[in-house]
Amino acid sequence: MKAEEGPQVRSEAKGSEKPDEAGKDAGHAALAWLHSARFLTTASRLDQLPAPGRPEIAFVGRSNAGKSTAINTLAQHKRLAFSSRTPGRTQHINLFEVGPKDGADALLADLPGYGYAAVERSAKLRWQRVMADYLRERPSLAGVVLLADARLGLTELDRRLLELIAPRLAGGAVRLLVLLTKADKLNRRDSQHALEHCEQVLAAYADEDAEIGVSLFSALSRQGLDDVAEALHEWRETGGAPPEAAA
Ligand SMILES: Nc1nc2c(ncn2[C@@H]2O[C@H](COP(=O)(O)OP(=O)(O)OP(=O)(O)O)[C@@H](O)[C@H]2O)c(=O)[nH]1
Ligand SMILES: [Mg+2]
Repeated sequence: MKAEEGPQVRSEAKGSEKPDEAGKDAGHAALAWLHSARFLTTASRLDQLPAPGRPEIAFVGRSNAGKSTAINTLAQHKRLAFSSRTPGRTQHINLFEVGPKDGADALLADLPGYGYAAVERSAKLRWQRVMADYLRERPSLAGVVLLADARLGLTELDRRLLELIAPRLAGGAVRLLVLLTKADKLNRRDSQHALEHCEQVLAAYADEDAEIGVSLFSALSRQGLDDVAEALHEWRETGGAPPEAAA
C-alpha cells in the first residue's frame, strides 16, 4: 500500500486483523512452497557459490538475531539450518533450494551473523568483505531479509549493512524485509514501539521504486510467519539474474 504523499515503508504491524479466505490460501501456498526447502551447498568464498540464476533470498543480521531459526521455522524443519545458543555458529553461506524437486525456483541463503565479539579479528574482516561483496554484487540476489532482535532494534552494524544494499534497494532490483525477531519477548506496547522506530530508520531508504517492509516475527509464537512466507513467495517470481548472468 503506497501513501498518497509518497513512498512508504510497508508494515505488517497490525497482525490482529483476521485474514480472509484468499489471504489464508496465499499463506498456505507460501508455507507449502517453503516446506520444500532442502540443503544445496555451503560456501566460504563467493567463487564457491553456484552460478547465479534462480532468485536468491539472503538472511542477514547480527549473530544470534535468529536467522537460522527463522529459516527452520519458515521451512517447517527442525534442523535444516543450524541454529544454536552459541553465537557465531553459522560461519559459511549455507544455501537451500526451494520449489519443485526437478526445478527449484529460488534459493535461500543463510549468512554468518556479524557483531559477535569473540570472533577472531582476521576472520571477522574476511567475513565482512565476503558479505559486502555478496550483497553488492551477487547478480541473482532478489531479496534481503534483515533480522534484528526486536529488543535491540536496528543497531549501528545493521545500518551499515543497509548502506551497503541501499543502491540496489533504490532501483527496486533488490527487495528488503526487516524482521524484528523474538517478538514473543515483548509486550504489545513495546512491540509497537520497536516497529515504529524501525520504520523511522527505514524511511530514509524508501523511494518510489524501493520495496521495503518490516514485520514483527517470532519463531516461538509463529507471529508474522504467514506474512513473511507470502512475501518470499512473491519475490521468487520477480527476482533472479538477468539471462546473461545466468548462462
Ligand atoms: N524466544 C525466542 N528465541 C528465539 C527466536 N528465534 C531464535 N531464538 C533463539 O535465539 C538464539 C539464536 O538463534 P539462531 O537462529 O541460531 O541465530 P542466528 O542469527 O542464526 O545466529 P548466528 O548463526 O550466530 O549468526 C537461539 O537460542 C534461538 O533458539 C524467537 O522467535 N523467540
Ligand atoms: Mg545461524
